[in-house]
Amino acid sequence: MEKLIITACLTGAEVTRDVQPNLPITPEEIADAAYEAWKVGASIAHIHARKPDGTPTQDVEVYREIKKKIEERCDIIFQPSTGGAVWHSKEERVQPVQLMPEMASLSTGTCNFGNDVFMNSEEYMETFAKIMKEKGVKPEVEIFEKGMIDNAMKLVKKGLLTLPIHFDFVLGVPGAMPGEARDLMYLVSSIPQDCTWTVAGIGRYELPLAVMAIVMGGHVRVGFEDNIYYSKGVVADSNAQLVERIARISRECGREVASPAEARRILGLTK
Ligand code: KMH
Ligand code: ZN
Repeated sequence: MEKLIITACLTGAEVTRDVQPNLPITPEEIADAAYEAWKVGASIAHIHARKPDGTPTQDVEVYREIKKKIEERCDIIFQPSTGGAVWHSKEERVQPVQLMPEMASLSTGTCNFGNDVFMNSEEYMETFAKIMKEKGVKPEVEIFEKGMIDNAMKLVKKGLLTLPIHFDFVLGVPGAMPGEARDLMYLVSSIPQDCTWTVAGIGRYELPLAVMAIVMGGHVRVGFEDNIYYSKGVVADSNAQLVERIARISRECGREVASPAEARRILGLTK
């Protein structure tokens, strides 16, 4: 089994300081949080930018600043979001790809997202995949429902995505696919064999799905975007605290944690 890749999803677009007082918001805070997560085992930082007042933004200049500040601190893989917030336009969402990051997220289907709709029509997916291909950016294909795997495979047929894909199964978003053990098993059994996958369990699903991924040979995403708690009712001190627990459990299970260089090799990144 390969070493475990831990992704830290530090901020997201939905969480506020009202519910998670330790949420990193400014580029400086996000870069510091990435560095703290890297020190305890994260090899990828999944990034959403915010304005100083906390509003989510896809402004390329804010992403540029975050990228620069992270690179000054450590070699963690910078993975900006092209999902943004549900109300961002397609044009806004795609902006961080201009920075030619090693990776970026790419959602391959529309789903309910709480009381909102997370829009990813065929036109959206094809636009994002085409630009990422042109810029040499490896997509992390975000899967919120089973059909999104099939949509990704259609993009492969059209030459817009390349195998092996790296999938991220985002499970437990209200309105989309739940995060029970059987849900993860079904998704893992539905992807081509040479593909890699990580799991991002939302809220209470985060830890049990992470433990499953550790023993199944998948990879793990944790952080405030997905879950603000350390345990039931106890708000986490930092993103690093959530990363550190996953690294500890993985090592206890006999699976070492990948450095960014090792994650780059596992994911076929060229840097
Ligand atoms: N904030 C969600 C609506 C991604 O980063 O690519 C979308 C999201 C997915 O977070
Ligand atoms: Zn995200």
